[in-house]
Amino acid sequence: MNSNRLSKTIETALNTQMTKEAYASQIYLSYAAWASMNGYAGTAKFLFKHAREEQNHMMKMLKYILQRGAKVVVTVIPAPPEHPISINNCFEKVFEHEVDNTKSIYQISKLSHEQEDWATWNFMQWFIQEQVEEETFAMDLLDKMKIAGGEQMSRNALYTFDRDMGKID
Ligand code: OFO
Repeated sequence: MNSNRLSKTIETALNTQMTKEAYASQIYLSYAAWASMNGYAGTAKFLFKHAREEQNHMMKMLKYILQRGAKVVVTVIPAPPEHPISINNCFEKVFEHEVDNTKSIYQISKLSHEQEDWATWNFMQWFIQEQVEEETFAMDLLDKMKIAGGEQMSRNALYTFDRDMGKID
């Protein structure tokens, strides 16, 4: 008896997304290390914490695949992009990554809708909401930096920004 409740295409899409969440974690980890190496301790703290959140997303995806009686395929995680060149660039890259991840989450949601896999469609809504929050957060930070001068932010503004990042729970 086949107890797999996912179609082959959805099983593959969810496994791919699981690796994408691991990739997201690697990106945050890499940028966090960059921030730490450049003396931005508050930003590093925030990014390290977010790297763990992305790992939680990966686990959430993995557990769901198992729960539906499907096959989990753990595979190689692509290397993260180059280090940022500034704090402003760091969050531009974070924002771009999140928008990209949102697109692939929308694709799975669309696929599950087309296949009338309502369990997966429902499961994906959590990720959609999470992406809204992450994109909004990154947009707000970029707005703050723009007000403070963007790439031309003064040392004072950078110090304050980094200190505030360190206060985020
Ligand atoms: Fe997994 O939420 Fe961001 O990428």
